[in-house]
Amino acid sequence: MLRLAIQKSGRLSEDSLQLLRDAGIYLSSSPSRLLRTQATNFPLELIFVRDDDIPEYVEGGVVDIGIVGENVLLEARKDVETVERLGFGKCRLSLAMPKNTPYSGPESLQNLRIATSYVRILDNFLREQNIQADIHEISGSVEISPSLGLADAIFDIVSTGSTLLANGLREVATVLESEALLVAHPVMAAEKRDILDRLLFRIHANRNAKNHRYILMNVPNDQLDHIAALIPGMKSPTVLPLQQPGWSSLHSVIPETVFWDVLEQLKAAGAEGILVVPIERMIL
Ligand code: PRT
Ligand code: ZN
Repeated sequence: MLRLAIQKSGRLSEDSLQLLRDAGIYLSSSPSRLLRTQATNFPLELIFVRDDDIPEYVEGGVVDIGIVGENVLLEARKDVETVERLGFGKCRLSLAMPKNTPYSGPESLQNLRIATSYVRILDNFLREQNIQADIHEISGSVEISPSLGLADAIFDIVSTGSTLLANGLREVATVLESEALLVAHPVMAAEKRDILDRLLFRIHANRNAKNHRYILMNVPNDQLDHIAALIPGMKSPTVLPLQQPGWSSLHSVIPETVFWDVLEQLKAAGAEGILVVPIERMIL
């Protein structure tokens, strides 16, 4: 049995549960009020906690794995292994100042008072930049501290930036790009490592599927080689004869990132009846 800690209620909760659902893992009871539950069809126990506690629980072996924001993990400085970047909970840790305060680089922060909940990450950044500043630790509502006269600048999480804007602040420097991480206790029994590998296999199959499209199209035979060369496929494409002489059906899988470019090229090269289909699961 592998024990996983996820955030009980907050920005990472729903995506963490969705990750498990996508991996075909179902829970024995709805997590809304429970603090722990088990999967019905996978050797996994879930515990629901505050995100700030997750690094310590994983380091201490209270749980084997956890899902936590990189910002929280770096601030906690716990000895855990990052096994996977999960691609959700994206945000950045940035410095922000009142919108009319001039900023021409980190040296503009010299001797200022900076409010933050991320003291260690900020301290590290200021050291690297050789800046002396006065760090004020605040546990929440950091964005209002300049307007209260408590600080000259803040260092906090930004996502859309609308909270900064609403508080008359502007982002002046990004220090960390963060996302949710799957982290693990550094030493794990072989049996637990096997369960973790099975979970990762499922996560990768889903991610690959999401990042690719299955495409099929009709191609005149004299254009087959040319068109096949345009497709950045997995291996070589599948080619099947059509009933109509001189034509074939060509199937392949292409990365989502190049998808529109490739589609235009295929059309220009004479492909017809192009179909693009989502992929449910993909094992490379
Ligand atoms: O109760 P618990 O301690 O578990 O939760 P929490 O309140 O500490 O954390 P929570 O749920 O707010 O965030 C959990 C994690 O989500 C964070 O540690 C980040 O890794 C990630 N995340 C992603 C964010 C945001 N986006 C985000 N926008 N965390 C906080 N915010 C805040 C931001 O600071 C701002 O005040 O949301 C506000 C809105 O942001 P804008 O820029 O969109 O206006
Ligand atoms: Zn928290």
